[in-house]
Formats: sequence, C-alpha cells, structure tokens
Amino acid sequence: LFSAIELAPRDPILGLNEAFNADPRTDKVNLGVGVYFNEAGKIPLMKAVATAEQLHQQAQAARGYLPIEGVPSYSSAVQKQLFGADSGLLAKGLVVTAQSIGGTGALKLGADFIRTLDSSGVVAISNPSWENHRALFTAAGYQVQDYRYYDPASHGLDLAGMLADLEALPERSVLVLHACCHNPTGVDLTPADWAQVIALVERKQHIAFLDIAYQGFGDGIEEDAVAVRMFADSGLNFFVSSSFSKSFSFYGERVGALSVVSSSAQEAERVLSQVKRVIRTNYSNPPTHGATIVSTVLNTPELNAMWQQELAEMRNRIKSMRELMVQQLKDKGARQDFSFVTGQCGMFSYSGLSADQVERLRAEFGIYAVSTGRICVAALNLNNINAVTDAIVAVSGT
Ligand code: PLP
Ligand code: TYF
Repeated sequence: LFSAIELAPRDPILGLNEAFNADPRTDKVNLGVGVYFNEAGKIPLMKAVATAEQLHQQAQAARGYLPIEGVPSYSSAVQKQLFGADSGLLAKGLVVTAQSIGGTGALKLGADFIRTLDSSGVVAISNPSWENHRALFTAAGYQVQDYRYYDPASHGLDLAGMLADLEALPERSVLVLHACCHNPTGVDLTPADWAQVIALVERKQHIAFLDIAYQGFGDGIEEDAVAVRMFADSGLNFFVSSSFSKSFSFYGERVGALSVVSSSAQEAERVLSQVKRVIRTNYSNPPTHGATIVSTVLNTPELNAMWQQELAEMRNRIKSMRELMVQQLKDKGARQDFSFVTGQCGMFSYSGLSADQVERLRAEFGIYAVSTGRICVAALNLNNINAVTDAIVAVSGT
C-alpha cells in the first residue's frame, strides 16, 4: 500500500524548529518560529490565563459536548474584539462566529465553505505570505496565486503592484489579506490603502478573507482591528479568521474562530448552518478547555484588564527590541541600514538578510532564522541581542 509513497516536504518553519532543538550548542538562538518569548527567553503563561484556569479547576466543570459552533460566550467575545463592542453589524445579527482549531482551523473551515459558493476557484495570497496559506488553500482544492505585496527596495508595501494584481484576478476570487502585523514582512497597509483595496474588492466582487493572527501585537487591540472595522463599514460580505495562539500565549490550546459577515440576519443563520456542516463532517465539535479560558478572561472585566496589560507589555517589549537591534547594528558599524526595522509591525522583521547570510548565522553562530531573512523579533532579549547583532554584522559586513 505504501511502497510508492513519497516523503512529504517538511514545513519550512516548523522544520527549522526541529533543527534548532537538535542543535547541541548552548548559546543557540531561535529567531525562526513565530512565537513570543519573554525577556527570560521563555514562552509565558499569562497571569490572566493562569487565574482563569484556577477558577475553572475549582469549578470542576463537567466536559460534555459543546455545541457544534463552540462556546457561545467565547464567540460573542471574539465578535466584540474584532468588530467593536458597539458594532452595528453585531446589533443587527449579521455576524456569525464558529470556534475553530486555531487560526489555521478557521482558514480551513472558511476554505471548505467558500468552495460551495460561486467563487472563481482562485485564491490570491500576498507575496510573500505565511507559507501555510498556499498549502492549505491548495489542499482545499483552490488554484493559489500571488499578489505583489512587499517591495524589497523600499522595505515597504508595493501598493500599486498589489492593486494591479488584485485587479487582474478573475472576478469573485478569494483574497487572503493579513489584517495586521503581516507575516512574514511586518509591513501593513494604512487605512487609506485599505480603502483602495475595499473599493477594488467591491468592484471585482472578490471574496475578502481577513486573517488576523496577531491582534494586539501592532499598536493595540482596537487599533489593530482597523481593517476588519473598515470592511465592516463597507457593507460587504467577508470572512475573518482569528486566533488567540499568540495574544494569549496559547499556542498548543488551538483557540481560533471563523467569523462571517452576511447581509441579513436570515442569511447569517443559513451561513452558520453551512459552517456547522463543515465542522460536523470534520471533527463534530470543538474542544472545551482553551475557548472556555479565553471566554472567562475576555468576559471578566478584571481579567480582561489584566490580560490587556500583559499583552501591552509584550507589544512594548518587542518594540524596544526593534529599537535596540537597530541601535546596536548602527553602533557596531553594520554596512546595511537597518533603520526600517523599527517601522515594521508585530512579531517579525523581514531583515533583508540573504539566504546565504541566514545560513552563516546558523552554521557559524547557532542563530536560526528563516531562509527568506525573516527574523522573529519577539525572540530577542537583553541576554541574546548582543550576540545576534554581532553575528549579523559579521555576516553582512561592516
Ligand atoms: N495566520 C497567520 C498569518 C499566522 O502567522 C498564523 C500563525 O501561526 C496563523 C494564521 C495560524 O495560527 P494558529 O496557530 O492559531 O493556527
Ligand atoms: O509563521 C510562524 O512562524 C508561525 C508559526 O505551519 C507557524 O505562524 C509556522 C508554521 C506553521 C504553523 C505555525
């Protein structure tokens, strides 16, 4: 049965993680995977999460099956975070939300549901994008194309290229749009840029699928929702995949959500029934623990405030690491100008380092980054940053 089966390629980023773990060097640094590490180099257990977990342990709750679409109080908290507590769409019942197995699960639910709609069958993802976008939509039966996004020369957005490529797609194509903190580049659209994208989506009848995996890592929870809020104001039907993996430091709990915006409450009810069908035929219903904890934190004012404070500290620590990195590289006489790094947003920086330079970082210094030059700024700390900037100067020349 399996004699002709081929070895599947490794996920480039998760494969890098395995290589890092197998590296015996004690001073190794992992800037590969997109995970937030605290100043001690550890994945934090947030205090708000630990408190909610204690409450749940004391409550000794039974573990019956959840509804197919998940914990109701979780979904309503997700909706408020994405669309705003005073959203007119929520008041009118236009948004339905299903709990999902992480943000990845939300993308897959959306992909499977959109296959049943009248779409072009083409999905457009940014060049570059999170690699799993391509793999996931290909596996779900779509033809995946790139749209221009990052301009290496300016280290910024190629808006004209992006708009031209979105324009050239067949009508009713699915557009995967990073709502904030673009992975891997750290380059985002401004509200004025989003307005142009929204007008184009409307004209071409494209199907927008906003992926928001880093809400709160850019400028703040509300600020990072600007794209979602602008799409909401446009009156378009669209999809949002969201995740608490990063913002709750909850990677292994797999807590995400798919939200769909419809034109009427009746339509929303029919849409939810179809999303539930996708869930039922995949895994029946979602797990209880993670979403219950997130719901408790978001719906308990003191825990919510505690969580927001912790998330702000994480966001600010990343920003200070960006600044220190740029300063150190300048002070150490790096030939390249790295000042663009402070303008990038979220966990990542597209550093401009070449694949050869990244390979030297790994081989000579035990510093792991993605071969595209993406580094996870959220993995830098005061103990490792000196070694990292020394090594970058060494491989990039002075
Ligand atoms: N979308 C983007 C852009 C991501 O970077 C990630 C990160 O893992 C995800 C989706 C998936 O998140 P999750 O780990 O919650 O599945
Ligand atoms: O881009 C990253 O590093 C994170 C983590 O298949 C990740 O989003 C990477 C690859 C993958 C799943 C998660």
